[in-house]
Amino acid sequence: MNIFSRRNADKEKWGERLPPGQSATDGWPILHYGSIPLIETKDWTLELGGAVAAPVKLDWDEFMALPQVTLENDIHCVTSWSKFDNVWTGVPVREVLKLAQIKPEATHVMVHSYGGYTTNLALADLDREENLFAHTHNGEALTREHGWPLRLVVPHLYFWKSAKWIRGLNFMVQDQPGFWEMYGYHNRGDPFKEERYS
Ligand SMILES: Nc1nc2c(c(=O)[nH]1)N[C@H]1C(S)=C(S)[C@@H](COP(=O)(O)O)O[C@H]1N2
Ligand SMILES: [Mo]
Repeated sequence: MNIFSRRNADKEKWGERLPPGQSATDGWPILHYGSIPLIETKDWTLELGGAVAAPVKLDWDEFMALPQVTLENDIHCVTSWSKFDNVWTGVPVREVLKLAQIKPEATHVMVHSYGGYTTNLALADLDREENLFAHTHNGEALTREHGWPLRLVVPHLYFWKSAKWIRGLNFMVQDQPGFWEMYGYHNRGDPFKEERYS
């Protein structure tokens, strides 16, 4: 099957759930820039800083004591693969945002990962019910390749916004491009609008 007939078959199977220009994958590609940071849960922390009344720092046990959910969604990589029916377990982003007294003038967030990766989000794109910090995928602990111990999952945007090996959020009073956004990827990245590049 060439890519066009493959895409038509996918379109028939997934309908409106398949964004334009995407194909479904059964596997789970591993995609990141640079090498995999080796971070043990005993050394891991999540830091919330920037435009907050007081910075917050959680260790792994404190983080895992937060309310957890399991939910299902589809993910879409800008390189054109989509993966359907992912079941994630983790802590809703909103549970974490509640812990930070975010200043009213904060409009954007820089997401920081161990290893130095960054990606920017409008606060409104981060503060959504379905977003979560996930440690488990389809019932199994994330592998290091996929972001263990913790990754962000923002399913309504291209998957480069879902930072692996997350280490913190920096709240900002104005927007600033993250790693791929600086190299010409779209600032927002809505797969259904095909916001791939800027
Ligand atoms: N820390 C970090 N997170 C990252 C990336 C990265 O390079 N570094 N790449 C992003 C991109 S482009 C994609 S498509 C997904 C891939 O996640 P996966 O390897 O689990 O499929 O991770 C995203 N999160
Ligand atoms: Mo990607």
